[in-house]
Amino acid sequence: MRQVSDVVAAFRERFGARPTHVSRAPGRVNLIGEHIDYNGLPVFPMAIQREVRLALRPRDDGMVVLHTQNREFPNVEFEILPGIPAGPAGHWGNYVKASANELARRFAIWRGFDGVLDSDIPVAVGLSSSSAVVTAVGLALAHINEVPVEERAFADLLADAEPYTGTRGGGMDQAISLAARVGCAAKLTFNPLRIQHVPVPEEWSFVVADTGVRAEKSGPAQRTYNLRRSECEEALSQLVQEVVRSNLARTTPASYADLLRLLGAERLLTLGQEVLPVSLFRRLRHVVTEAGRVEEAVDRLRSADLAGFGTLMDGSHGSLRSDFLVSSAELDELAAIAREGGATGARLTGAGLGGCIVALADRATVGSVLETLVKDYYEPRKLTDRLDSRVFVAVASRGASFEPVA
Ligand code: NG1
Repeated sequence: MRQVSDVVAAFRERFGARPTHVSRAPGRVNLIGEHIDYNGLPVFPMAIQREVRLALRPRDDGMVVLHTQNREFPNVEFEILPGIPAGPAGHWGNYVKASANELARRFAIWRGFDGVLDSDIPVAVGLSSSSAVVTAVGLALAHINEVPVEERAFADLLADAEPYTGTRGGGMDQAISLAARVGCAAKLTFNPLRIQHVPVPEEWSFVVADTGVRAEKSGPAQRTYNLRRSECEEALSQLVQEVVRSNLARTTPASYADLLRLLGAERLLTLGQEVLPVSLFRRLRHVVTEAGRVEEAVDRLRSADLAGFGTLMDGSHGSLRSDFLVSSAELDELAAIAREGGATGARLTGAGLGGCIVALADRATVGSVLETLVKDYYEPRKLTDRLDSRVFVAVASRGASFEPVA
């Protein structure tokens, strides 16, 4: 894995001077709670050991000049203004501009930077490589412009920044990248954001395995993602209308959380079955049951109930496959292979439609899970190059930081 010293050396080579700071932000694996952050319901991710690192030196002319260590991502140069013109749809530079744009909209920032960006987070596979860029750049610009970075308010700012890229995402990725603690997963509750750190038992191993099929959220997967979000909004609006029409509440509910508080999961599903078209009822059933699984999973982690947590992961995968329609043949196969190798549970993680699974095993079994994945998935497909980026045990890692270069 690459080190901070590598990006510092790359900066010296490109700009002929030392960088003053390094801003870093980790990727994440979502343990459970998929496609519900944008419905305002709790999720349970953890930051991983793979991260974005940005070595930089401030500039006083408002320009951002950013070089990258990855040929796939061309250099980016722009001026900070409140209303930065976005690049072509799908251009990675929009993730850099997103946080600059949001900060400039809210504060009179004027300092840009010369920077070199490096990342070892696999791209477009549901490990939040894009939000790590938004977070690392946002943190750097905030610090050099003396903008306050209170954790929760800043996570909200970054979540508001990212839709600039065209994806109407939720608030999970920026919050965990910013606030994660070593050795812990975090239950994130939204509106307002609350972060509860929960230690992961030492004997537990979360295996991340990539199907090798990209789900470009700056490309085709964006359409399905945004469609699911609007389906959930449509279901919510029809349910609220029905609650009002039938006089079920004294005040009009405004969110899924309100509806769940008012009716409970079972009555909400019964109502949904009565009033929603089948496709929207299925989206609702995923949202409601997944929210229940998150609550239970937090308890299972706290009580070190490995088998119980695994069962919830399997339930989540089934629901994402059959009700939310965001799995794929490769994701289903990879999850099945992980279970055959001895995982107590496995599920697609992130937005789906390609990308990664996460599987749970104890320390004694994790070797067999890894071996089985390699033997039955990666070798037959000849996906054995860069194997340590395709399949690895996630290490619960610390959140983002902005540090001077010694
Ligand atoms: P990934 O899988 O990293 O694209 C996306 C959203 C999350 C969340 C998950 C699905 C963004 C930046 N991230 O993550 O907010 O909705 O999908 O649970 O859009």
